[in-house]
Amino acid sequence: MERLAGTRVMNDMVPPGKNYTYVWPVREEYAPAPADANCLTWVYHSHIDAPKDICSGLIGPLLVCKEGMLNRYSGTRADVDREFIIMFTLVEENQSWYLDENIRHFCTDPDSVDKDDAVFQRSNKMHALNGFLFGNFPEPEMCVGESVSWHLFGMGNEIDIHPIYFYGNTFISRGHRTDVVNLFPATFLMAEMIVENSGKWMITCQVSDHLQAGMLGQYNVGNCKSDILHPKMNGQQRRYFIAAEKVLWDYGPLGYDKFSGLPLNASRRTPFWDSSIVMLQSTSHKGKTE
Ligand SMILES: [Cu+2]
Repeated sequence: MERLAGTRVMNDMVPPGKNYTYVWPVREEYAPAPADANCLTWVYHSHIDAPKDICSGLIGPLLVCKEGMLNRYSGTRADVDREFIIMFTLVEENQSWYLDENIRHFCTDPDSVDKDDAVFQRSNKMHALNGFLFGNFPEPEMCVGESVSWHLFGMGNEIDIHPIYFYGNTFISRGHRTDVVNLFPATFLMAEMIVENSGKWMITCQVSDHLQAGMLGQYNVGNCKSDILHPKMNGQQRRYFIAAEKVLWDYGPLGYDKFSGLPLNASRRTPFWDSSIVMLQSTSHKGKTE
């Protein structure tokens, strides 16, 4: 996979139908540090032409675990009940080595396809979880009370900024409790979850364009374990309300730019300034945990 500068050796390229055994020594500098999760997420991918290779599917995860975390015989995790791996990336089918073949096989009129056409190119940008869009991602199954290790990574381009939100359950990532992690190209993360809430929950990218383009999947949590101890809730129950009211909102009640002293509609950035906009304003009261 790794191209070696100036040489052509066996591991420079593996032709179709052939194989090559790579040996990767796992040295200490690639291992989880004491405060890390028990297994770190890494990836491997082809480097012949990395962007095209990755968009053609030549990429996969590689986990490096602390000693004793894997079952000696099966190689599966011994420290958690479940583990899942998800790649979040905008798969650029325009970059795929198979683009011409795909056009020939799957377009009704291949000769009419203009590969430089902006609409055609946009239709080939797949906002995917492990290569699946709009909930077609195979749904991970788990039980309330189980420990789940999520290995998440991003790849791709400058557009691949993915704040990934897990509905329904929180997790620990980089030492913080959260339900959102931020993935960028070639960013690898771990999310350690103790599953608390049953149901069918979404996993989504929170970038609005990506969400609308299909970057969302689901995971399922069942009440399938009987020996779950739920902590007692001792706090007092309080009732609050959230109201939405229509108000006339003024973004610049002073009528001028406080820094330049100019009227707000004098700036080239705000030539169409109209200070009053009708908005919904929400009012909320805070609750606290006890
Ligand atoms: Cu995204």
